[in-house]
Amino acid sequence: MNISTSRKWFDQAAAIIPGGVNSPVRACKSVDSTPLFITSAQGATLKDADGNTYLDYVASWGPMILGHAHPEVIAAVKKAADMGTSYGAPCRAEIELAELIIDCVPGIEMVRMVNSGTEATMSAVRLARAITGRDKIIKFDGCYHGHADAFLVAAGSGVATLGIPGSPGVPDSFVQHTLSLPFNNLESVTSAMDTLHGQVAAIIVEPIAGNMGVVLPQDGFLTGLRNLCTKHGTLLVFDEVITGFRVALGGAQQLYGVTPDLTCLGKIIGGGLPVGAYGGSKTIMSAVAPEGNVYQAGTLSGNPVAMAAGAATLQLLKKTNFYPELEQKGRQLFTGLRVAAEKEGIKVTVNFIASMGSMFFHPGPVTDFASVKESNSSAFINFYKYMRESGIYLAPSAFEAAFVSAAHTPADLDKTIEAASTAFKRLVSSGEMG
Ligand code: HOZ
Repeated sequence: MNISTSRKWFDQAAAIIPGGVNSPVRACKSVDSTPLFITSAQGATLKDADGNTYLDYVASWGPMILGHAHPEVIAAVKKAADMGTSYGAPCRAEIELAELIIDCVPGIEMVRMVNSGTEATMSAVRLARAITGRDKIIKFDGCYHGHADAFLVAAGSGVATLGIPGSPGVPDSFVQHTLSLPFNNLESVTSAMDTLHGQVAAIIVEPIAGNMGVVLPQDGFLTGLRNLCTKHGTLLVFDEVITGFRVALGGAQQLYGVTPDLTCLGKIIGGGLPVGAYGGSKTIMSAVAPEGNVYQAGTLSGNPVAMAAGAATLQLLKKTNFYPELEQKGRQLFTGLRVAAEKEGIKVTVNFIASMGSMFFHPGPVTDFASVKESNSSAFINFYKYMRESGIYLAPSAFEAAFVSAAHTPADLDKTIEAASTAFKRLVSSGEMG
C-alpha cells in the first residue's frame, strides 16, 4: 500500500510537534509503523492522504458509535456553528445534553460539562477528596483515567503502550496518595481498604477496562467495590469515558446494576467533538463551584457546537433497537475473529462486550493487567501490519479496544474476518506462532 504522503507529512509534523502527533499512541511507535494521515471519514471508513480507504475499528478511540459524519450529527454541528462557535456564556444546548445524560445514566442527577475525559476524572477525584476530607485514592493496574498527575501510576493506554512506568514530571508527592491494585482482585482491595480505613477518598475504576485492551469485570467485582465504598465512606467513581453510551444507554453501571457515586463521561457524549462530563447525586454535585466551593472551570466548557453534536448523537442512540442491532454486529466480529484464529490453530483470547472488544494473543483467561502483558506482542505487531495492509484500521496498540459502529455492515465485518484469517495464516507460515 502506498503511504508516501503520510510518511512525508509525518516527517514534517515530527519537526514541529513532539513525536509528530498530538496524542502518543497514534504515532504507531509500538507497532513499528508510520501513522496514517487521515483526510476524510465517512460511515465505517477512513480515507488517508494517499487515497487508501480503510474499514475503521478505532472510531476515534470510541466516540464514533454512529459511524463517521452521520448526517444528523453533521447537520446539528453546522446549524450550531452558524450561530457562533463559542460564547463563554450559558446556552440552551447545555441543558439539552445534560438532560439526555441524566435521563440515561442511573448514577447521574446533576452533571458538569468539561472538555475531555482527563478533565472529568481529575475533577471527580478533586470532588471526592473535598467531600470526604481524605487524600488517598485507589485505582487499578492497566486502567487509564487520562493524564492527570494522580493517575499516572501503573496506567494503561499510551502509558502502557510506551512502557512508561509512571511519568517524569509527576512529583512523588503527587502520586503518594495513589494506590494501584490488580483489576478484578477484590481481596486486595478489601485488605487495602481495611488497612487504610478512613483515609481513602475514592476508588476509581473503568467498570469494563478498555485501556489495557478490553478486560471484563468478573462476577461480584463491581458489587464488591460498591459495598466496600459504602462500608468505608469512600466514593465509588466509575470512569465511563469509554463505556458510557457504548455498552448500553446507561453505560456499564446500567448493564451490571451497580451505581457509583460519581460517573465520568467523555468520547460519545461529544459526538466526535471534545466533551467530557462528570456527574453524580445532587448532594455530591452541589459541592462544585459556584454552588459549592470545589473549584473547576473551563472557557470552552459547554461549547455550543460540541453540545449540539453530543445531543444529536445521544438522540439517535435512544432509538429502539439501536443497541441490540449494534451488539449483534459486535458478536459477529469478535466471535468471528476467535473462530478464524482457532481454525489456524492460534490460541487467542477475545474479550468483548456489546460493540467493544480486544483480541489478545494469549490462551487466556485475560482478566487483569498481568495477564494482558503476557500476550505475544510480536504476533500483535505483525497482525496489525497485515490488517492495515488489507485495509483494516485497528488501534496501533495491544492495550486499546476495537469498536464496532452502527455504520459497519455485516459484509464489512465478514471482510474484516476474512482479512484476519489471511493474517493468521501468514503468522503461522512465518513461524511467528512458534
Ligand atoms: N488515550 C486514548 C485512547 N485510549 C487516546 C489515544 C489517541 O487519541 O491517540
